[in-house]
Amino acid sequence: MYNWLELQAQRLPDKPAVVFNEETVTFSKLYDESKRLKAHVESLERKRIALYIGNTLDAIYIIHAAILAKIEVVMINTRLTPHEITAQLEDISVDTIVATEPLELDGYNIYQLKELLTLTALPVDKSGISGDDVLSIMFTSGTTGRAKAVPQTFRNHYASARGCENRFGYSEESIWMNVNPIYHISGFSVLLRSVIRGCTMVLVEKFDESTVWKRITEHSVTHTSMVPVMLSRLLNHPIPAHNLQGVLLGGAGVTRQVLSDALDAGLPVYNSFGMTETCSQIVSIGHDDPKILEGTVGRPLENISIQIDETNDGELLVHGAPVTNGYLNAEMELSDGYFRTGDMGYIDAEGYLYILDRRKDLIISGGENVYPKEIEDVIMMMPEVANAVVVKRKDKEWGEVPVLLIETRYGMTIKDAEIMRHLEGRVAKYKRPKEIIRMSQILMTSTGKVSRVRNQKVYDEKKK
Ligand code: S0N
Ligand code: MG
Ligand code: MG
Ligand code: MG
Repeated sequence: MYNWLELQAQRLPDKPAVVFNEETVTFSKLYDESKRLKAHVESLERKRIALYIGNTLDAIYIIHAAILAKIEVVMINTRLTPHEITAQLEDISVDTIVATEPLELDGYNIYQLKELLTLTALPVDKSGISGDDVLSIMFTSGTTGRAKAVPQTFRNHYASARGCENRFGYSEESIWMNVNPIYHISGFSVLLRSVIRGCTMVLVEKFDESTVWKRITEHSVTHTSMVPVMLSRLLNHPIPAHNLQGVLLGGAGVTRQVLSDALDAGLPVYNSFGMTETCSQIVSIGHDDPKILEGTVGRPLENISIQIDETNDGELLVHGAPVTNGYLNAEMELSDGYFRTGDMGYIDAEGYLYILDRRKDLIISGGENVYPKEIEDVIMMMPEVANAVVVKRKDKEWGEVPVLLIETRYGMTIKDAEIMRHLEGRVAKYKRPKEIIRMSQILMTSTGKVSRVRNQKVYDEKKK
């Protein structure tokens, strides 16, 4: 049941599994190459390895090799700084990284994929996979500023793929295009859906609107998924004749304008809501649903149940086979077996979910999550800074971006350039503020903590 690649290699040996640039790899070749690599990965003798990968064929091989070897893969967001990566890996005791991209990081065994092939093969046959075995681990940042490690089991992934398949309506004949980073569940889930169902995946290395349209047309792509900023970019490009049957949106809220532009352009969009903890979308709504423009993210997939906790500001609770069993380095908040998402919403009489507010403080820039606390902590290390708070601003390009409000110590000044230099190397570029504002006073809560809510209001007023 979980030997997906082996199964497809037997069923559909000559069918294209992956199309990458000019290369086409069949299911049997994908299986053979991954199996060959598996023996080398096993010689690392690790239960868990981290992967620092781009959206390339090599990345697909190494992921399948690890799956065949039953070695857990920890996915690293390549936009992070070495400092952030180290903090994540230290937290879950990973010491070995396989990379397909250049990487320098002190204190780790780093193997470029090609180097791995020079290691002695150590074929170990592990007994069958169980649904509770962890396939992948992804980090998701949290309100405390510390990233939480989310283990995703074979069962979680399989259930997620099945739920997606039934709602999104793809089949073995479908051609999936993967434009999302594979280190996020948005991209990883496409990779697994394709091998679980036996459909072809067209892999795109780097998002660019003309390349993406070209791939969609030349390979007759039927299904794809993306974050709203990608869709906006695609809509700002002449739209060629295509064979798309589903464009799944997720990772960030999409504006009504973008959705209606997409519908006007004849794109079969699906809106959705999902998280790393739920192995991708848990609710979705299709283009042919009359409510698509009503601000809802849709109804739960077949194997998901959702509830709203009215006693806690309308927090969304989720239960189902795709939901992770719990973080590796933090407590997961549960309520009667339901995962407390931290997001606020409501469900209408027909069962459609509306998200009112994302997790407290969460800023989503181009599908990447940014937590204010993480930036504030780094800013507070500067001796000139008395108080700092990060708020959000709507942004035409990225949806939302972080804005830094600072109060310097009496008589002290600090230049924007110094602040940005201080952030460099410490936090990823997408987390750095797009605007810095000096305040004579940062507002506090009654308990003496910086009030993000009150400061956000002050900032919003200023911008009116
Ligand atoms: C949108 C992307 C592709 C933009 O990146 P691009 O164009 O490649 O940027 P670069 O050329 O590398 O850099 C240009 C400048 O822009 C900065 N930059 C890049 N990205 C961002 C950003 N997000 N925010 C702010 N700035 C950014 C660069 O630093 C550079 O700066 P300069 O020029 O100053 O050097 C890229 O951001 C991207 O790939 N985003 C998507 C990430 C993603 O997939 N997120 C989803 C995460 N969530 C989930 O996976 C859960 C939900 C889910 O499962 C799902 C999500 C989506 C779709 C489907 C599903 C599903 O349920 O299946
Ligand atoms: Mg960067
Ligand atoms: Mg972090
Ligand atoms: Mg770009």
